[in-house]
Amino acid sequence: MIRDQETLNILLATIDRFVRERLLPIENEVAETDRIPDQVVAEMKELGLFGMSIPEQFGGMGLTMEEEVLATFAIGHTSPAFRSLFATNNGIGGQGIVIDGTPAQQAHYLPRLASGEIIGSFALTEPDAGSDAGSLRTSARRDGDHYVLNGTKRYITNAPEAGIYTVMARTDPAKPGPDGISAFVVERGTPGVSVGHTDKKMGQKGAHTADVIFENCRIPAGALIGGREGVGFKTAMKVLDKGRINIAATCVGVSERMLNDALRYALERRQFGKPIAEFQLIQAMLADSRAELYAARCMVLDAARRRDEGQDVGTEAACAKLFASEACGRIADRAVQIFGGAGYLAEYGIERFYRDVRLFRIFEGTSQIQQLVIARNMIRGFAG
Ligand code: COS
Repeated sequence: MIRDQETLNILLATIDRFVRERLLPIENEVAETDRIPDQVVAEMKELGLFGMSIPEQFGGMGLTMEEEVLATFAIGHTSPAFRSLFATNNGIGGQGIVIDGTPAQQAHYLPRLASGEIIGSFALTEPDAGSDAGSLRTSARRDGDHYVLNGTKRYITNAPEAGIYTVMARTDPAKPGPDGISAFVVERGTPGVSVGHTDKKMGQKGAHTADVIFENCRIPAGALIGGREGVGFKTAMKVLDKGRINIAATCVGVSERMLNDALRYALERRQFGKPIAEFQLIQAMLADSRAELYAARCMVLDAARRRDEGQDVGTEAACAKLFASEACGRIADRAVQIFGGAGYLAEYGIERFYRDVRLFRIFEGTSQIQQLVIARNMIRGFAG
């Protein structure tokens, strides 16, 4: 749903200009230093990028899902490390509070997330609970007006930068599955919370992940999201339904960038007396990529519009994430192939994207988890 086309066009043009003028020129620097310059982070805050999906009443832009994916396509035209910094506030790090938070939790945290004053991070995965998120073991034991958290969370995006963590923990040890899980907002600096060393990753340098460790960490009972125990897994799944559409949109944006770079190179690079773009085997790679990109874009937009209509989009979000991330991987591979030897060299940048996009098939649910979600929903729908 687009609320006002003219306002949206201004936003999209602003993002496009910011990406071209401020982010593209420093892609290499960010990859080499593993750091986004403070000045650029300040500009992201000024543009409101940390609050795109946070309701207007809390100082955000309150974008609809359709508006958000269009903005995300544009943001995808540069290194995904940039989006990673503000994407958790708009997505998995902030949406638990937006979707299921109490009015007090929303009023307290959302304005600060929207402005970028604090970064929100999503702490679901653990050393022994990844795809099987419902088996997580971090415990939250009720003790008077408090809960006491113990456990370790792993691969937590923006953990080193975060001011708050949405933490899924088990409040009912008698229930080992999803319904023993509750969600909490835990503030950084609470005694008993610590962040491990920053992980060394394959790509997306400039975006950081780390362990988050809870050792007898006492948090007030008011930190329980929605004030209800036992529904934290559902909160996490609802957050991921939205997050998966956003990742799919990011895949579309990054694919557009890679394909554009590959096309430009194919038109410039001459072999056998003519631009390699004139060879049919190169054209096949360009055409397959274009067709897959078009399909991914259509899926993302359709899933976003359905979510805006209030439909349950668990299946569509999983389909879009599965298809767009797998297509993105194939497009990255073809782009490297079209660049040939240059594709393998760091200075041309395409090998960096090749490494960066590998994550899309893994995080916010692997491709195999998306397949499982889609098939399960099909079977349930047929039986019901
Ligand atoms: N929205 C709302 N509720 C949902 C839901 C959704 N999208 N998906 C599941 N639920 C509910 C189910 O309806 C069920 O509720 P009831 O017990 O009331 O029926 C409950 O949550 C448990 O669901 P389910 O039985 O499907 O849980 P499972 O443990 O079998 O597995 C999967 C669910 C595998 C799909 C889940 O663990 C998953 O998505 N894993 C991947 C985690 C992930 O993406 N990690 C990345 C971390 S973020 S970078």
